[in-house]
Amino acid sequence: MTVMSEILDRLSREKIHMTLIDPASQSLSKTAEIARAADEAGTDFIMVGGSTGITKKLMDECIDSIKSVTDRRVIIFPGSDSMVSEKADALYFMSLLNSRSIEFVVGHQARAAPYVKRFGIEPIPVGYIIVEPGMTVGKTGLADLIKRDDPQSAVSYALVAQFFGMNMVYLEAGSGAPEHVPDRMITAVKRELRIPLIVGGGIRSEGAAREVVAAGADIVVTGTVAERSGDVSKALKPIIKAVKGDI
Ligand code: 1GP
Repeated sequence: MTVMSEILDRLSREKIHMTLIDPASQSLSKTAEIARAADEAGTDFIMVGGSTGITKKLMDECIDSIKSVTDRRVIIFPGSDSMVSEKADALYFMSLLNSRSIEFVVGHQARAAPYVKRFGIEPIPVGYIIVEPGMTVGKTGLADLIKRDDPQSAVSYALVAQFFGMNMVYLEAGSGAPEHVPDRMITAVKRELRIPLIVGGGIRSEGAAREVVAAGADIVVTGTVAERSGDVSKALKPIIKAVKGDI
């Protein structure tokens, strides 16, 4: 079964939580500890990536350490074309639709595509849209940020993703954002979209997770909350429960 079929199958029953691990943010042993604790807390998939400039070697080692502690499927969340690792189960083949630079719309992708093919990794086409404040990825990706009070622009880009035949849309406020994507924007996008909606950036509490799911997110991504927590499982459990509608 492909990872995309697993995502759709799971979405037919419940909302999904994904844990993002940035290989550049901690040691391999801490990476493994986050993955183990996220698994225990009930996360559905592990995403690896985030920063730019991560080497393939680090990606390989990071995914090996994750796979040594969990059977959850691992999806690459690439920041650049150097992050394609055959150790992963799938890769978000993303286009940063609201970047001012063609590099982030299709340049990195053109360089990565032959490796994705050669390694036989499952590419999952995702339209990536960055909303204010955007944080580091907004700057490095040269994003023409969607304004928080402009849901219609988010809807327009999301429809571009759908009409291009992409499998999912990812609304991103930026890792560590003080506020997540506004509820009103999530609802507006979800209302028009026929493909799953991923929401991430700035979701650190059970309340925030409940809000974005109620607004219309199908998949909730959290990263920072696990990296900053002394007890990852304890931090993630209420968030995952909220995503699953158990609270
Ligand atoms: C970043 O959406 C993810 O791409 C996760 O953001 O680190 O703020 O949870 P946080």
